[in-house]
Amino acid sequence: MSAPIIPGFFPDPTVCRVGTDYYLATSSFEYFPAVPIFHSTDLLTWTQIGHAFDRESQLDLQSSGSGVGGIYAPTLRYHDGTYFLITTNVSTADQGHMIVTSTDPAGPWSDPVFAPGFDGIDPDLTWDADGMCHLTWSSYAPGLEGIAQVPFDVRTGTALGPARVIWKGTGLAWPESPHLYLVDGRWILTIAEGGTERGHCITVARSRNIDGPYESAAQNPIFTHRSTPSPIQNVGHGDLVQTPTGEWAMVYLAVRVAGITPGFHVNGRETFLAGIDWADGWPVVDEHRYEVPPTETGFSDEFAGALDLRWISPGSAASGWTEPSASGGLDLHADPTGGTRLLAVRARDPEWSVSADVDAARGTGGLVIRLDDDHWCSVEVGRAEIVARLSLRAGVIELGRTSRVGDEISLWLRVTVPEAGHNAPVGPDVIELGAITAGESASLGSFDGRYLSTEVAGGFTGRVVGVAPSSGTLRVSSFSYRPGRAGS
Ligand code: 6LW
Repeated sequence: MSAPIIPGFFPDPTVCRVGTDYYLATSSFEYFPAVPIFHSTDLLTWTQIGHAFDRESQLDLQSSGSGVGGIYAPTLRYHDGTYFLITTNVSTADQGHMIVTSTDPAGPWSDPVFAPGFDGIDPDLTWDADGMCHLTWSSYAPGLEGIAQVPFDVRTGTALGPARVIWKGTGLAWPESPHLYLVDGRWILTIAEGGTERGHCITVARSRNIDGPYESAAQNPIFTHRSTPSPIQNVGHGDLVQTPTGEWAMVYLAVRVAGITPGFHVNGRETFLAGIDWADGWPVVDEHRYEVPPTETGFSDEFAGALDLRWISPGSAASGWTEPSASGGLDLHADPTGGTRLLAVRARDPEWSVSADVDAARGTGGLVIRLDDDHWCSVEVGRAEIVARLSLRAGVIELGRTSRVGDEISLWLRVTVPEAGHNAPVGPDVIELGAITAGESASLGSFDGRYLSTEVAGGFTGRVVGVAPSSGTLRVSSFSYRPGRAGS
């Protein structure tokens, strides 16, 4: 459990198994394409195979606030030959939860069916022995606060009976993330409580009937890292799955915390794996069951052919403003109205470096690490100079500049973890920005990475790194992400 099975900003995992294949989806907030879908045959090594929402006609992220808006926790299930994915776009929550279906988890997924009238987040779908679908969710509806449930027509998104609260959790903040499983004749209801920060935990209740009454486990919470010295904190939001040989496992979210108290996490909430045993009909978490192999996170992209699934953009589909260039590379067209356009990948390691070769003959722009709209840093090729900046909510700070020589420039960023010292107020990492101009690599500044951490910025997302055009057309001919400490 020391390493995530899916490192980087991949929170709120949900998993299902069909035969010997596992499929997993996560939330994605303001980023498009949305809700990445992964495949595995061993629960340890995951390959992204698509997105549940990859057409702008399926999903409106234009109005989603950064860091807290857009797509919240999904549930992925297989029933009767069809994959169902239900989630909530909190930025258009009045429209209701969104259900998309497919016969192939790689896609294409259907247009959404909206399920309005069930105010809240974290919808779950389950089917009883009679084939009746039940929607269970974390309800905010006045008079229906808690984990609510309703018999549900999943094809139309409408209630087939009255909704009722089935559990309120153990009394901690934010009972959410409900999932239901029928195990040995009992409905097992797992939820997350305590908020998605250091107090996060997983609790469980059970009932012989799907609609309750639910009995809370005396041993709750069944999983938390709160108040422990573990560098992996905020554990919660789990989803259980049974293996083909009958064992059980759980995917869940956690963060890797670094730096001086109170600790900072920078790559968002990541997906981890634990084993599940059963004792007296209750799930017991065995967090050390699996030896997780390191994930291959390094890559280099020259943008030949279709964009790889790893590329995401806040608020809009990059296909609307990027195009492959006939002479190689990708052209990124800046928003003529000055809006943000960023083609990015998730940062996935504690230490990493990125370099991008850009051609600024017809425009300006550069490399960006983004946590949200207000918290980012960049090294940008302007008309005459290359400038490194750090943006905080209070304003933009210039870190350094150098003159621009020519159109074809290599930009770089590196993230390193500082030595911890007893009295040193170290942050989680140090971010350095630079450029290679006229054959010389120049550092244009560095800063304490806590300013691009969730503990400083707030919100639910993690760092992404990519290329942003700021005027005209910026061409990027190659982009590479390397895990580990960069040589200087
Ligand atoms: C998600 C909720 C949660 O919907 O955070 O950690 C919310 N858990 O269950 C946003 O991801």
